[in-house]
Amino acid sequence: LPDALPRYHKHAVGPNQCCSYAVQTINAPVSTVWSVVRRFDNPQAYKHFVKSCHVIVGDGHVGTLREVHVISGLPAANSTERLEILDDEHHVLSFSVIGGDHRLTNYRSVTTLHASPCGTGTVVVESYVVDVPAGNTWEETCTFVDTIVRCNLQSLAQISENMAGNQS
Ligand code: A8S
Repeated sequence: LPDALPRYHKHAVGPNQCCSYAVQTINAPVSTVWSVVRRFDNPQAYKHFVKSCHVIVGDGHVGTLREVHVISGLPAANSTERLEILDDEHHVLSFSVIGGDHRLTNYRSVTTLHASPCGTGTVVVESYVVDVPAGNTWEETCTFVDTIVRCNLQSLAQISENMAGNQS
């Protein structure tokens, strides 16, 4: 696991950007978790903040653009996102935010799946970089994004474990 991390999770971080990551272990095989994560056209399968998503252009390969609408109660309405990496062999997905009505300018994330060292589970690592919005601190920005990413990964765990028949 440590060997693969710098390769995919090394972000160029500007002076007014923040960068962090989250790790989630999942009691389901990598193939099951990947079948959910790789669907760039269907983020609402596990991202509960996403109300709807439609593909603007593309067929699910790199360069595909999607428009995501989020649920009310967030300081955001929608987001336009581009698929940057989809590596079915190494289980790497990356997307960047290229527009939309929200405060996360220049957001980019990388999600990698790794077979857990013991057993048949999966370790998910999701890292991101984003601009710190004017009027916010580095800590506020990281706390906000960490909360969203952790919710998404917990939900991904639940759905994958159900698919694998491993309710835990
Ligand atoms: C993801 C990660 C994030 C999504 C953020 C951080 C977002 O969809 C939400 C609220 C916002 O304020 C920004 O993997 C934005 O989706 C839930 C609309 C981009």
